[in-house]
Amino acid sequence: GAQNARNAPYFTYRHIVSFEETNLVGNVYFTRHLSWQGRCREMFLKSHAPTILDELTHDLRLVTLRVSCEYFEELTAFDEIDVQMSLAYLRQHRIGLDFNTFKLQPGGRVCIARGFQQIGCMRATAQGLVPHRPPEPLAEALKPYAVRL
Ligand code: SSV
Repeated sequence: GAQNARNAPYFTYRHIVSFEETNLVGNVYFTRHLSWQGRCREMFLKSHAPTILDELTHDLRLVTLRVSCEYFEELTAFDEIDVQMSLAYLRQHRIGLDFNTFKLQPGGRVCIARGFQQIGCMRATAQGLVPHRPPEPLAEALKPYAVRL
């Protein structure tokens, strides 16, 4: 949920790294970070805008337009992480999301990766996908998470 002292505008997905997410050398394969970004955003929908999940089974489409990740440190099995997400912007039908992934350690947390996604909100029509402003429940749910102002 949203957390931190000043009513923090972050949504956090906590995770413990599994053996199945590591490669031959024992560290986490780079694509896992994108999966965790995806997991974080879908858990946000489930907990903050569940009606959007129903709409996705109808004509709403949330199209991933852009994804990036910068890697600072490796992870290995049983590392505990927080994927922290905030709203970078909401422009017309486009939603920008910032991600910071922290490794949780006894001495504190370390930022080990940073990412970004751009999602396009669309409607499926007979003419194909057309851009559409985010439905009100989603727009409302996003509001508290806008940090880049
Ligand atoms: C199946 C499918 O198309 C799923 C798309 C999921 C998109 C999720 C978007 C979530 C946005 C959350 C924004 C949160 C900002 C704090």
